[in-house]
Amino acid sequence: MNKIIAFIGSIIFAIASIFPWAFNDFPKKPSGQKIDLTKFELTWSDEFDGDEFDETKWIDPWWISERKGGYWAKEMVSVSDGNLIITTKYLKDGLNGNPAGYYTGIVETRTKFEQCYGYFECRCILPPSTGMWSAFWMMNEGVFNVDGSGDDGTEVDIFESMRYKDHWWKAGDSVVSGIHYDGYGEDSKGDSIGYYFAENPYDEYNTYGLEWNPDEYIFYINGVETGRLSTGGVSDNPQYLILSCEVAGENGIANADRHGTGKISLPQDGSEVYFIVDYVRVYQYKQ
Ligand SMILES: [Ca+2]
Ligand SMILES: [Ca+2]
Repeated sequence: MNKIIAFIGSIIFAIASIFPWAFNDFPKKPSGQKIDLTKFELTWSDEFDGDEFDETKWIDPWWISERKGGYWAKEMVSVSDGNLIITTKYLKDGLNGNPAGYYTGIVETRTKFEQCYGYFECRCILPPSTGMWSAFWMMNEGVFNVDGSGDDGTEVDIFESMRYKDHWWKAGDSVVSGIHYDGYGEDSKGDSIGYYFAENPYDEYNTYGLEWNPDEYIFYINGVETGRLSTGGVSDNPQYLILSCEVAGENGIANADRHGTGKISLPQDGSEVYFIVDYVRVYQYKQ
């Protein structure tokens, strides 16, 4: 029996070796090195203490309203009980002159804080609905510059939660990490480390981290390395941080068939789901 299992295992391993792209969607358990925080010093953080959204640290880019299959609105962002909370909800009367639809939110450190290299971590609970996703990511304006490299700026998705209730092999408990550069048109390029498991991420706090140095991006979940990327060259420019929720779809209309998130499961009866962020901490390498 053991020989049969070993034989089947070796066949699967052989197939995975020949077609690694076919297995990139299979979630894996973080198993790399542990983050060594003694290499770093804290340079910026928000613990979200108190009840006020700290406008010295973040902006809510209210001028962006329609976003994919929903709308971003600053009314959906709040701070309470030591957390930043981004609420997602269907508003039948719309908001801010926009029509009925799913409303959610985004905050960024753009114009307030940006950094090149270091370690970036957030501790959070993810919003439990299919058809949408939360993310902790970083950007700069160079991301849009098409020059064949990511040196000038790279969208780094420290995590995106695309798989709620994808219960095959508990895949729904995994998040994806990746990079995009050279804009979002036909020259757009990117890469991904694939999906990695967190611990009950829709019910419990997990930490999601990125170590960024001149050679590579190293991703972490709960302080354990998941994977590394350096495709296209590593950004050597300061970048700002973003926390956001998005609804799959286009033109403000939630669409079941896009982005692989499944059909949105959040009812249109006033039900709410929350992206709950305990903290964001940024460190720089010690000199
Ligand atoms: Ca570029
Ligand atoms: Ca907190």
